[in-house]
This record gives sequence, structure tokens and C-alpha cells, in this order.
Amino acid sequence: MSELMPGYKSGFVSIVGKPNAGKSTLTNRLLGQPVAGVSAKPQTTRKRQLAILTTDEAQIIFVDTPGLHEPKDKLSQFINSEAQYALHDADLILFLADSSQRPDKLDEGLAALVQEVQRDIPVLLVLNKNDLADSRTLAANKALFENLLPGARAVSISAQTGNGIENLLRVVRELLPEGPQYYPPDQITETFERDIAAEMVRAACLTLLEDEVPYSIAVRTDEYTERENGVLYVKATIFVERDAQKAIVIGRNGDMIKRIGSAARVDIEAASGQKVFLDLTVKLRKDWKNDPAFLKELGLSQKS
Ligand SMILES: Nc1nc2c(ncn2[C@@H]2O[C@H](COP(=O)(O)OP(=O)(O)OP(=O)(O)O)[C@@H](O)[C@H]2O)c(=O)[nH]1
Ligand SMILES: [Mg+2]
Repeated sequence: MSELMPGYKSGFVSIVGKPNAGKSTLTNRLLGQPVAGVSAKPQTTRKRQLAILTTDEAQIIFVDTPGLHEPKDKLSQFINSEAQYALHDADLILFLADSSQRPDKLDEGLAALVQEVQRDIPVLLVLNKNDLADSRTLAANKALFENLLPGARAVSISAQTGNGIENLLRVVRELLPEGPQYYPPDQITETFERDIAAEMVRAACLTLLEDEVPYSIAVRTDEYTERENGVLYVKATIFVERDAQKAIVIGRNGDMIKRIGSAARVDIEAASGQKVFLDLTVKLRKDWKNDPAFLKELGLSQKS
């Protein structure tokens, strides 16, 4: 498996970009099935997530990363270390931009960071969301992004519709070095299925809850078992930071928790390919973002 085949290409491809650029949408699109949580709110991803694509010609290991955060607690310090690590430890960096918008301060900061750390690592500018603007706007924004990353090749895609993905894969293969298969050909990620389920529940919370509430949430899968009737039984706990948030997550007559459950169930079914019974509980866990033992339990600390 790991012996070198002549002409075979492989490598780690880090997907970096500001919050909401579409990194996780692209990761799921590349794999053809959801492994990463997606929501319309920024700062959805907290952990690195692999999407391993193996063909007869190449093994491409895409690494979805969190957008950089303000380092205000132990959790955000971990999140930033995940993003930084991905910049240093890659064979190719995909700088994902929302090309329906002009670059902003976050893009500028990240482009500067990429250029500071990458040195020998090639950078590919990926202009995402090309379904959201007309061709003149896209061309104008492309020029602005190219100014931020002089010399980088650029491709235009829509992670949402799939437009340009084949071309992106072709260019990525071109830019990768020859190398071995690092993973067995049938492995598509490193994340445990139960952790993917927890991320889907958290993404549903981000989509459905307002203000700061979804950012106060952590999700842990407590049980993930296949029942005899072929149904996957998933039991998960949603942790909140404050008592008032518990009532909000549950909602009137349990309405909100039901909506979160139905949205997450659809995503877990797509990810697992199985029918799912999802059982959710809400618990208070004060200041969990600074609790090293709890963060470790959730895989949100460096030594996990
Ligand atoms: N129209 C359109 N929407 C997109 C596209 N790619 C992503 N989105 C949407 O953009 C939003 C953010 O997508 P994510 O994939 O969660 O973004 P992210 O970069 O992973 O965000 P963080 O994890 O918060 O850093 C979601 O609402 C997606 O549906 C695209 O190509 N076109
Ligand atoms: Mg993400």
C-alpha cells in the first residue's frame, strides 16, 4: 500500500479561507458525501477534517480547516492551532475565496499569513461561489484576489453546484508531487462516524439558533449503534454554557429541539447511508470552553 508506484501522485491539500468561504461545502462536494458540517453562519468548523480521494492516478488528502478565530478562550486557541498547522503541513494550499464578493480584511490577513508561512508550498487560488455573481463581477473580484496572492494559479468553482470541480481536481493532481498511498484506498476520512454525527447536530444548531447561542454549544455522541432492524441509533448530548440557553435550545413545547433533530437526522442519514433514529438531550456545562478535560473528551484539544 505504501510502496511507491512510478508516476503515482499523492499529498495533503489544505483548504484555508475565511469563515463561510465554503471550505466544508467543498470538502463534502469533493468526496461526494457529507463528512463536514456546513451552515450559513461563520465559524462552523472547529476541527480539521480529512476528505481522502483515491484513484488509480493519485491519492489526494484534502484537509478542511476552521476559519481563523479571535483567540479568546482555550477552544479558540485550539481552533487557530488547527488552521495554522494546516498551513505548515501541506503539499499544496488551496486558498478558498468567496469570489462573489470583493476581498475584505480577513482575506487580506489570511493571504499575508499564507505568503509568510508557505515559502516552498504551492498555493492555488480557488474562486468559489461563482454561481452567486455575474461574469463581470467575478472577473473584477478575481483580479483583486490575484493581487493578494501574486503568482498563484487560479480556478473558478461553485462548491454548491459542482461547477468547475473536475477542473479543480485536474489542477490539484498536476501540482502534487509523486508519492505513495498514505491511506487504504477505501478510507475516506479519519474522523469517527460518531464524531461526524455530532458535527451534523452542531451544524443544525448553527443553522437554526440565533445570536450567540449556537456558539455556546458543544455536541457529544453518547451512543452510536446499529439496531437489528437496520436503523442506526444515535444518542447525543447538546451542551450549553448558560441555563437560559437550555430553554432556547429546547424551545416552546420542545419545538426547537425537534427541528434541530430533524435537520441533523437528514444529514446523518446522508453521511452514514443508513436510516437514523436520533435521540437528543440538552445539558448545562458552565464555562466548557475553558475546561481542558471536557475539550479533550470532545477532541478539541491539542493532545487528543
Ligand atoms: N451559493 C453558494 N453558496 C455556497 C457555496 N459554497 C458554500 N456556500 C454556502 O456558504 C455557507 C458557508 O459554507 P461552509 O462550507 O460552512 O463554509 P466554511 O468555509 O466551511 O465556514 P467555517 O467552517 O465557518 O469556516 C453555507 O451556507 C454554504 O451553503 C457556493 O459555491 N455557492
Ligand atoms: Mg467549515
